[in-house]
Amino acid sequence: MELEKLLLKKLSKPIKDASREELYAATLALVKDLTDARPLTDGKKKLYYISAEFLVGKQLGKNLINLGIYDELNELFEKNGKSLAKVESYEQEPSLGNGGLGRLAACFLDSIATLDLNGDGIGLRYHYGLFKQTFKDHKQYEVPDAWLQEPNCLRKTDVTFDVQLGGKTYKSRMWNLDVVGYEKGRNTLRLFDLDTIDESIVTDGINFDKTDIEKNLTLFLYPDDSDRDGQLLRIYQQYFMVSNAAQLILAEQKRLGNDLKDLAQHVAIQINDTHPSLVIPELIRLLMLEGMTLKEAANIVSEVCAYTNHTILAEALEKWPMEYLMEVVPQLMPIIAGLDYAAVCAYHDDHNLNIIDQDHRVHMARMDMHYSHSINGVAALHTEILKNQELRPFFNIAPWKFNNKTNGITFRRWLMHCNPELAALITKLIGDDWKHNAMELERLMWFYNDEGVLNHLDRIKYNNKVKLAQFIKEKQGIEIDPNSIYCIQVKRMHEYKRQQMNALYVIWEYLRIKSGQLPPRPITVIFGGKAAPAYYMAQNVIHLILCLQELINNDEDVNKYLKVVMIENYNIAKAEVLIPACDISEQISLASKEASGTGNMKFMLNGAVTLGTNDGANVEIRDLVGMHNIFTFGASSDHVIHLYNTNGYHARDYYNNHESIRRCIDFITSDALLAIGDKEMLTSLQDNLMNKDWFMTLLDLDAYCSAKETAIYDYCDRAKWTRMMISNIARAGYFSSDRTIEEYNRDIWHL
Ligand code: 26V
Repeated sequence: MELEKLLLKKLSKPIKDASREELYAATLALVKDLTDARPLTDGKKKLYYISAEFLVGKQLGKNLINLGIYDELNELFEKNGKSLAKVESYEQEPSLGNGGLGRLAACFLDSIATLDLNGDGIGLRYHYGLFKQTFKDHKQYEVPDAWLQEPNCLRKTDVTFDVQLGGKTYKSRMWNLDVVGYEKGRNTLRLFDLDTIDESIVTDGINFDKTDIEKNLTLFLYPDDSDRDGQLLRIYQQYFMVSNAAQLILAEQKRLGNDLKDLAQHVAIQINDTHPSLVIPELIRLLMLEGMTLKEAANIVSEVCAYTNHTILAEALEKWPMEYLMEVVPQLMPIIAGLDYAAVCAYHDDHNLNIIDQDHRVHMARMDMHYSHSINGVAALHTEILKNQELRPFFNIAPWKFNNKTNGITFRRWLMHCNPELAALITKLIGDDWKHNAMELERLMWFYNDEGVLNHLDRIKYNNKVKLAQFIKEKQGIEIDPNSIYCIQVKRMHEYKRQQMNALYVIWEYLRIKSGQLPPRPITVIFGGKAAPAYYMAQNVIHLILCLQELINNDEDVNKYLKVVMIENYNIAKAEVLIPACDISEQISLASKEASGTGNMKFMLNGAVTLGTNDGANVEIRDLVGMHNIFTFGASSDHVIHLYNTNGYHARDYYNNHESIRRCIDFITSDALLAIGDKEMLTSLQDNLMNKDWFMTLLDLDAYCSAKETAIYDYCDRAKWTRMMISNIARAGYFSSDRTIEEYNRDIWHL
């Protein structure tokens, strides 16, 4: 009743007469009021989580859950013939991230607030988030994603700072996004922008003039950096972000009356990958302006800052030419040079430790490692690889800095919001303590032999599969069978994640069906993911998948047993429909390459069984659920690393020596596929797989196809499979981001 009154105050008419847009605006305004009524978190020490990406997804539903009014509002809408889900879908998704790294930052903000910890996020207010993906002629096209429609979840502030870019001064503006925790806690995500950004400079697709900083600085997330202007713009963005961060932090400290010499007692900064690394020299610069020496300032900043590494892929480890930094941030170069000198003096015998290398490039991760007190990887295996391989020289000089923080996900979005039926069943079975302590999910094992519960789980899965089928039919016009086995691989398109291996499996299965060997149950293979615009091999893989979709779904001999769907524009909202509907979670990266993965955790939490390599957090999933509740296959990370070190992998040998592999590869340029697709793209993909295959697809292809066959047979044993489902859900508690954040706080932040 109370809620209804509050809502009606925001609405100038009865709920039943209001449009979706009016209900959205009213609910949004109500959420802002309720948020204001909740006190901000505080404490003696404050965390600043600085990140170029916060892939927060739609805010309305999540905030309603965290404010504790989702169910009540849902009922109120239903009573008036309205659907809250439809109102939620009116919101534009803030796609302010590429993938795992940005989504992790969003889950972390949710957990930091929920644990009532004093911590804000700092990032950029991109006008267009990650591009919107469309398909035409079986290819990906990119269009701008204008998410900043009014009204939206941001709040404009009058906080501004002067930032020097390329010798000119620009005035920033801070925008706030509320971060309300589940039932308690409230923090803020600070997103910085310029008032002068001009959206009209975008020409066709996502192209724009990259030289006009005043108009384009925060126009796009990760603008294409394949050319010099793109790279300079990246540095402009990064410096703009951290200069605002450093000024905000010092202003807050001064306002609190804290002595800057005691900064480390009051401030913790987490550097999310190397994009915010320039915060180190910028903070030092500002502290020197306050009268400190370089040495004093560097010591304090090292105590404040902690660095998280999210990848071992060389191309993702940023190294900026000194000449670029001279152009964009000349004020920082003397400081970086000073920091390098101090580090080099201490460790002069190992060039791998230099911040500035012999080619005059500045290694951002090396600066982070010298001038942070903590260096962490994001899953146990990843951290071991950092210590023993990638970052070994740093581990040798400062082993105490290294620690692991296995990633996590927020169960508010990835269970309560996306799978309310399952959340309700869990609560019915074990009460709702699991909402505050995810390890309580273990209690579900009491029902391991309870046929009624297992059948109920199965029914929920089936309902979610029906919903996904309707969704795909409505959005893409493709019909899929909810009684088929849904195998889902959704994530960014990248060769190391090996969507191409899954596509080769599809070919393998297709050829088997064509030859009369039918699977025991129909299979639906679902893909989804965006490819970077300049990443040709990833574009080629999308092309192959879309060609297979066309061929297979229209082949009457095959489509009763096998279907392929490539989801267009995979994003958070679509993930929330896909993940609860999944039977087999595809986590098939080349061992050692996926730092952690977080999709793997979301799928297991929703009762999917993992088919995966021993990579990233899959290893920890395996250890938790046990070998009987996961399907693992493929070369070990040690073996893969050995093959790289010895140049021991030759794709050609696999092609020549294995007939089944050869048939799949040859099929990429078969008449059937060439009749649908682009010869150049398919040939180039085929050529790459046969002659280069940097991520060793063919090494694991046979093992993958057999493991998947086993999984599909096991699926047909319903009693066995539903037990695997409940085991996975019950063991997912460890992957709550609440646990991850408690560990960051215990070991690094000490808030
Ligand atoms: C960035 C880039 C940028 C340049 C082109 C190639 C490339 C390839 C990979 C990346 C990865 C950037 C960092 C990242 O997103 N890492 C992901 O972080 C997740 C959260 O820790 C983790 O679960 C994923 O395994 C990891 O890939």
